[in-house]
Amino acid sequence: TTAPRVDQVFDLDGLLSDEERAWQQRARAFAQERILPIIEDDFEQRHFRRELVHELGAQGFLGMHLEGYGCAGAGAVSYGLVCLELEAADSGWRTFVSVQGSLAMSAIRRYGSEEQKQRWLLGMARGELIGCFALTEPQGGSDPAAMTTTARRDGDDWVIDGAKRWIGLASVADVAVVWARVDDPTGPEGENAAGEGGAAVRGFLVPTTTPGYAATPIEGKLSMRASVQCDVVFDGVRIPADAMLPEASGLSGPFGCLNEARYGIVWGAMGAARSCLEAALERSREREVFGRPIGANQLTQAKLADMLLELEKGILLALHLGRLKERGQLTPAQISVGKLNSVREALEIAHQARTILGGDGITSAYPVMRHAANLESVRTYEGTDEIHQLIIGRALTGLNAF
Ligand code: TGC
Repeated sequence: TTAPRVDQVFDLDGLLSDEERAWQQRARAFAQERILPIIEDDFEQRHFRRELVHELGAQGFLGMHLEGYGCAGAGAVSYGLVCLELEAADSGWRTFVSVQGSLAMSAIRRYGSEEQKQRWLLGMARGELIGCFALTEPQGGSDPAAMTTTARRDGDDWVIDGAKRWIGLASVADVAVVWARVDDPTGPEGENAAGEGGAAVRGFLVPTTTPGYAATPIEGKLSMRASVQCDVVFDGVRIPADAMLPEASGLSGPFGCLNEARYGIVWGAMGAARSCLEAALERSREREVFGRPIGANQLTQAKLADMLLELEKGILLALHLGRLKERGQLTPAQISVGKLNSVREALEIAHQARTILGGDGITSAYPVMRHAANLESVRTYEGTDEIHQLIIGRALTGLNAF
């Protein structure tokens, strides 16, 4: 008998609109034709393939959930499905789309002036310009409130000093969205530069050619090797007054963007999981041990069944969150449920798939170890498991454990 495609077992297609299916099919075709053939080599060689960025732009995937300025204005479920299909190929490329669309472009679209939107968004949507999102600092990512990077007013300019770490694409980016503490909340001439209520964290758009900006790719990564993450130093980076994002004041600014990126991960991690399950399933039907396919063994079937269970539950949860998001009802705690569950279960599926593949499972003949290694990054960025447990715990108990 022919095995059904794992994503057709529960007819999830039937829950989608024609437009959503079209986005998904386009992303699946792109992932299969443009990413899969090169990804093992790129991962091995630690190569970020810049030319694919234009192609992602031409497909309309960059900032696809945003309205106007060359963006497609697609629904949250369509965007999630694109994340799923790209991450089925590699988490690095879904991460690129998240950093560009959910973080950098979202920040400009939500909080930027009209002039800032006109200057940056169209080129970013087309993949002609790359953005990065500089929030996390070297001492750790979980507590952005402790950031030490500062922006101080000097005449008509802002001057930024400090350091950021683990910033995706920072060495290839054209513009960095930089979150910094405004050291003088009252600003020049008594103006409250920190915004209403004196909130001290503000966002700035820093062209990466600005003197004093230096991004260095982090070496020695065993995860996300087809993607770039950097240390970034800001040494007296001088930018004009109008480089500040006028509509973001306080940490709710960057957190608003993190919500978007975390939502994409809810879907994306399920793509990596699907790819692992598909590899294990196919192998279980071919590989014979003790005179029959290993897939005919009860223990193997139990593993496959459990993997399918978590995959389908994860996708259904993602779809539910997507529908809530489209109604404007999705809460940060619900996103935490999805992010925690999707990444945790995707990792478990990857590990189980590896056992079914036996020794071959540790080689690049199968995508499973690459996905497992990538998912370790996904587990840590955009809020660790523990941060999401504590966000959920706070929503449940009303008590803050931070
Ligand atoms: P607290 O400091 O009390 O609150 C600050 C303000 O932020 C608001 N807020 C949110 N707003 C929107 N969405 C959310 N999810 C929000 N969470 C908090 C909050 O209401 C408050 O607003 P206001 O107006 O009263 O000032 O923070 P908290 O106690 O609410 O949060 C604590 C905690 C631990 C949950 C938060 O710090 C957190 O989420 N930490 C994890 C941060 C994180 O995910 N870091 C990883 C960054 S990864 C990254 O940057 C991606 S880059 C990828 C790449 O470059 O490759």
